[in-house]
Amino acid sequence: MRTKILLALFFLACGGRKTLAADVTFVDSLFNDSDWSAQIVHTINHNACGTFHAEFTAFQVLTGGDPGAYRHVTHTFADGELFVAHLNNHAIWNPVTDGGISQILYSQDVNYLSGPGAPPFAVGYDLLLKQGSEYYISLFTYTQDVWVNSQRSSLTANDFTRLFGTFGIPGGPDKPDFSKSGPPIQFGFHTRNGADGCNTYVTDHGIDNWQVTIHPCDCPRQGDLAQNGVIDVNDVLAVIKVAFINGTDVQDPLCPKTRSNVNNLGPVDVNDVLYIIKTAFSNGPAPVNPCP
Ligand SMILES: [Ca+2]
Ligand SMILES: [Ca+2]
Repeated sequence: MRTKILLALFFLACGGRKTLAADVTFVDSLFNDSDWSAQIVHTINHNACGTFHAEFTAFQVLTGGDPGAYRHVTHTFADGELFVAHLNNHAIWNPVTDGGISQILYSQDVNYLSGPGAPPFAVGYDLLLKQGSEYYISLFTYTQDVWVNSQRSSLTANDFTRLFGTFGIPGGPDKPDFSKSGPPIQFGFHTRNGADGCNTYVTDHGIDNWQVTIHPCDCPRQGDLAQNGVIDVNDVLAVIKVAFINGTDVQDPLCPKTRSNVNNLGPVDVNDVLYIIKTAFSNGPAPVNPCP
């Protein structure tokens, strides 16, 4: 059931992207085990006691979520830290075919069901994406034994932190590539715990209503207000009107800037006029693409 819903969303999304009409949302509130893959992607051995331990479980529980089914996770750890990647098997975005990403919105409900009193009376649940062999996260921490919703909007590539090189090998890019030429991106969430003590700790928690919304970026014709496929005198005149006499600009629906803002800086002003004059008449560069 969950798989069908996700696939339906995905294919609807594909259809939508052809016309570049809308955001695309990956969502799961049921968490069938077959829809998710999970593994420990990194551990840190504090090596203080010789008792290092790191393992996890993750599976669907049909009741007790927010509401109904949710994904239940446990961490067992001692004298160190563990980092677990949970990837949704269907939440894959291929920028080459699906478009560059302008922004991401994220929402999740997390419940820290039980764990040691202190320390560490907390668990980390982060938005996760995997691109190439690298994992990137945006951080959240939970301490409450009730369902708590967290959201983040307007996330760009700069809002993500590289978790670790694959299995501890450093060297990948520090930020994900949201441009149209970037490698495919798979979304999920990341869970983490750590302890300084020599005892073994178990934390017990869950996630529900996991939701990633992708706002694609597409600026098909910057500078081409006359919509004839080239930058010419008509476009120069149009940008002059926008800059100086309140002329009509063109806003493409998935583009963060209007077509007249050919330098992709500030408002439409004399600098855009000078820029497009060079484009049209003296072999200047094409209008700046506002997409990443
Ligand atoms: Ca649910
Ligand atoms: Ca400008």
